[in-house]
Amino acid sequence: MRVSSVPETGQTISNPVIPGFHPDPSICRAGDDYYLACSSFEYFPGVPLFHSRDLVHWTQIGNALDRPSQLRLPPDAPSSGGLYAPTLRHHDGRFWLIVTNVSSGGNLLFTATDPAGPWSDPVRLPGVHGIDPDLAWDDDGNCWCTVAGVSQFRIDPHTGETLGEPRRLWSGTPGAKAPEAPHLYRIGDYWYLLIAEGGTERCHGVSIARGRTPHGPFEPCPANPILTHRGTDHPIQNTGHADLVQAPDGSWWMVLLGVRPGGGTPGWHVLGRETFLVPVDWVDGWPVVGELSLVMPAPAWPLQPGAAAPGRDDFDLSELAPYWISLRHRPEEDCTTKERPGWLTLHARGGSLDDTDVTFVGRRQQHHACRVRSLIDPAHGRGGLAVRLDEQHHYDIEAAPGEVRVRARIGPLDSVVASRPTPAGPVVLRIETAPVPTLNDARTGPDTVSVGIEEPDGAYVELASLDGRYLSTEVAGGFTGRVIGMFASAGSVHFDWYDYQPLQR
Ligand code: 6LW
Repeated sequence: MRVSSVPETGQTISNPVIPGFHPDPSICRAGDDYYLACSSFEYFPGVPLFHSRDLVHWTQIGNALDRPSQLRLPPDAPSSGGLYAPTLRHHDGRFWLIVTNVSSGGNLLFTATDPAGPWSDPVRLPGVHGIDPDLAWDDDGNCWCTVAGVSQFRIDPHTGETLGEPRRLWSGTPGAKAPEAPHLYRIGDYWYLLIAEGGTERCHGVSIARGRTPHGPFEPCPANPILTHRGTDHPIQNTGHADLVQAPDGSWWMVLLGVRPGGGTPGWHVLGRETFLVPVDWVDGWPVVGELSLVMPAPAWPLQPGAAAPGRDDFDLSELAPYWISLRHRPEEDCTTKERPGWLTLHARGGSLDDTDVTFVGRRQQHHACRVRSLIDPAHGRGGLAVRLDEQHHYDIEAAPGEVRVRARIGPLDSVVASRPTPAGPVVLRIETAPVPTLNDARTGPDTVSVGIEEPDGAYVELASLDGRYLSTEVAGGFTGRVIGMFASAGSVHFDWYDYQPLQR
């Protein structure tokens, strides 16, 4: 029997539903409320959490790991280390979140009664080896933790103890690399084991198997992979790492990661891996994934736009909003809105964005075309605005008293590409990204990154226009995406406001 969840309202919605560097989505529902968590790697606070009433509009309600007692990344933890692939579940009146800290701590489990927080301190799982941990409970109250590979541990989720020996489970299509991102569900008479395989690059895909017990034996779906865009020219690529959820009306949905590459050959994605939504039908006891596209039919229920993250922050509040992220930690003494009311004050720790331990506060670039502006007072130091992929890949505009400089760091190459005297006092710095409009050359990059300052009358003075491919995952490597933020490289700098304006999805 075919049960269609694709509604016929005529309305459409846009994918990704959570744009920008928001990979490895895990979703759960409690009543009419959906919650979703993503990986955060070297950034602090860690594991962004979102809420939605309609699966389409998501509001960030916090970060699960926002205290040093929950997340202590070594100051030299590598970029694309840190926190990988959470699983978020609602069980027994509580929210459960399990995640791997690959840089220190291994697998960690947290609980909360309200997903907006506070989340507990971690329960450590020293006996659970492997990334991408999943949590599932059977009717006898056993808690099963399944990890990439794919293997499974029975655990006591309250103490973190492993009970008995790990079992090896179905590991995906023979010959396919990287069976990972397992999620285990009891649906009807079967236990379903959903995995990603093929690696998180262009060959990524989603496959599934089913069995009568939580540990199998598992029979693979004859239609595997149930979702992949490998070998296609689809605008959404690298599709994989999925999770399933059922809506109150009985329809099923999948969240997954994908990327939107731009430019010529081989294509570069600059926003990281983003979170997409797609409907799922069930045919003969197997999930059939609907068409994943940038614009797709809206769900059948009334849409409920949430509170979109504001573009502008005037730093008038004592706490930073949850979308602000820093590198590895954020000591309050180095980053505060309390020192100079109405301004964000940053005190330099490291010397520049080449250092792992630099004072940096940024937000994810979520749109291919966007304009970021910030008013900086560099009277007592040096600092500025940067587009960051990692320590070896960033473009910066740095202000010092009387001067601004634009710097491009690309792998081992480091160059001051422009500089200009400025009048004494605060200056507006600007970074603007724009996709390259026409593909008349196979080597065309994905976008340009324009960097400059504003004259007192608001006129833009471009100091450099840089090829965006060098700040893409295909060049830099790793698992993250661009973050555009403020930094301090010497002394103390103050930022009056930061304005993020989307210009095009
Ligand atoms: C994650 C793995 C993956 O652990 O990438 O795409 C890794 N999937 O499941 C890092 O996000």
